[in-house]
Amino acid sequence: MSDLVTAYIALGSNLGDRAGYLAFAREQLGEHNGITIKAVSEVDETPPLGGLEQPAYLNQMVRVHTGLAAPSLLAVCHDIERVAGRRRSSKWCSRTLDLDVVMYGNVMCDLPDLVLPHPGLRDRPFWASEIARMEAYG
Ligand code: PH2
Ligand code: MG
Ligand code: MG
Repeated sequence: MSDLVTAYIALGSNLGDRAGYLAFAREQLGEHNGITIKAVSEVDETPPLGGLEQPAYLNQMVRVHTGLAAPSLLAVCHDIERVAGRRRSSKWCSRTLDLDVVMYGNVMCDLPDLVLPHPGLRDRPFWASEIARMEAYG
């Protein structure tokens, strides 16, 4: 019997020790009792989306199994961002660490804080490509 859901979490950083922040996120997700990391994509360097002049991002996709409900998984992600010193000054400002829940099983929802699948899938081709490359490895 398994109540576990497969979810995809996108990591992003374009401020400070970008690779270190992604590593911190993987470490924190992996240490959480309710989360098991099943696969990680390669790290991609991507130009900033959103029309703001800001440094390039490091992006990476992580596939997890989780017993947490989607809002709880999102709350864990926000906690990790806070510990990594994330400041939310304005929309799409540079950030030390961003963790976005991209997919949570087959769930589709449109809540004020959580839209699934993440609407960013439409304009972040690197997310789909990271997922595809990760799935190719099994
Ligand atoms: N995230 C944003 C805004 N712009 N650009 C890239 N390349 N990668 C991101 O993860 C990203 C972005 C807001 O979350
Ligand atoms: Mg984001
Ligand atoms: Mg985010």
